[in-house]
Amino acid sequence: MEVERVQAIASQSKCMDTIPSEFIRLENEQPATTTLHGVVLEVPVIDLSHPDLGKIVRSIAEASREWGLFQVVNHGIPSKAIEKLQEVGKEFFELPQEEKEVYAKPQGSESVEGYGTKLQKEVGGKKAWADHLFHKIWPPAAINYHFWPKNPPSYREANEEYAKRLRVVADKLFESLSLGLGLERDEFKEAVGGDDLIYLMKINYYPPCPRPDLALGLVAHTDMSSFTILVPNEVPGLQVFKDDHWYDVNYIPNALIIHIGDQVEILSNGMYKSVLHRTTVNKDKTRMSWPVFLEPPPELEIGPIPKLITEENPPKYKTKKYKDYVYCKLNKLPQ
Ligand SMILES: O=C(O)CCC(=O)C(=O)O
Repeated sequence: MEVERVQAIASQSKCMDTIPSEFIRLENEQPATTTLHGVVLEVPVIDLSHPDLGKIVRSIAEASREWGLFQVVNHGIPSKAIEKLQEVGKEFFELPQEEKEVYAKPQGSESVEGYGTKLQKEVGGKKAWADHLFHKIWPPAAINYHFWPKNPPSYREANEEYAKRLRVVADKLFESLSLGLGLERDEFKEAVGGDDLIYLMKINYYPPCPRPDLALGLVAHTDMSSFTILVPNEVPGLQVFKDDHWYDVNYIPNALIIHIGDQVEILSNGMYKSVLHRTTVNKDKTRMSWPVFLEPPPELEIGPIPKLITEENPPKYKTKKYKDYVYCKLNKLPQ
C-alpha cells in the first residue's frame, strides 16, 4: 500500500484555499479558535551557565512543576552543531520522494524507526499535517544505521556530534530534576536506565498549509519519554496547554526546548508534570523540529521513586515495564 505523504499533499494544495477534509480539525481543536492571544505569559527560560547551581535547580524544578516545559539557553551545545543538524535534516526532506522512501518504516514493524507519516487517524478520523523520520542516536548498541540517511553524506557526522553534545545537557537536566526533589544527583537518571537510556531522534517536517487556522501539525499529546529535548527551526508553531489555555512557545535562537514526559511525572509521583502540547502550521513556511526522546529500555520497570512516597503521599501511579506503558498508551488502554 502506498502511503500519501503530507509533503506531497501540501505541494498539490499550494495554490488552493482548501485542504482535504481529513486534515480539518474538529471545531474544539482548531488553532484559530482555541489559542489564547495577547496574554503575556511566557514559558520559563533557564540559563544553564548561571554560576549558582542552586538557582538552576530551583528554576528547573519550578518550571517542571508549573509548566512541564521550559527553554534552556547557554546550554553548551555550539550553535554550529545545531545548525549542522538542522541543515542535514532539511536536505534529507528536500530529496526526491523516492529517495526518502528508501528509509520508510517497514510495514508491520514494531519499532518506530524510519521515515513516515502517522498512519492511524485520530479522534474524529482526523490526520496531522506532518511527515517524520525517527532513528535512535544513542547508545551505540541501540543504533540501526539503516534508518540514518546516507544523503546528504554529512548526515551521520552531524547527528553523532549532536548526540555527543546532547548527552552532557541531558545529564545536567537529570541532576537538576533529582536535586530539585531532594534526591541524590544520579537518582533520576539511574531510575530511567542510566547508561542504557535510549536517545530517539525524530525530525518533524510540517510543510506550508493553505489553512493553518483549521489544521494541526500534531494533535495535543504528552510524551511517553522521561523528557524530551527539542530544537525547532525559526518558524513558530509549538503550543503548550496551561490553566485551560493554549499558549504559543516563543522561538529563541539556539535555545533547547525541554518537555517533561510521562516517565518523569511517574517517577516524581506527580510532582513534576508531563506537558500537554501540540503544534500549529504555517501558511507560507515549512516548520521543522528535532525532538530527542530520552526513553527507558523497554524491559525496565518504572514507578514512583520509593524515597518520594510517604503515608501522606502514597503512590499515584502503577509500577510497570516501559514497554507495557507504551503499549497501553498507543492502544488507548488504561495504565
Ligand atoms: O514540533 C514540535 O515543536 C513538537 C514536536 C512533538 O511534540 C513531537 O514530535 O512529539
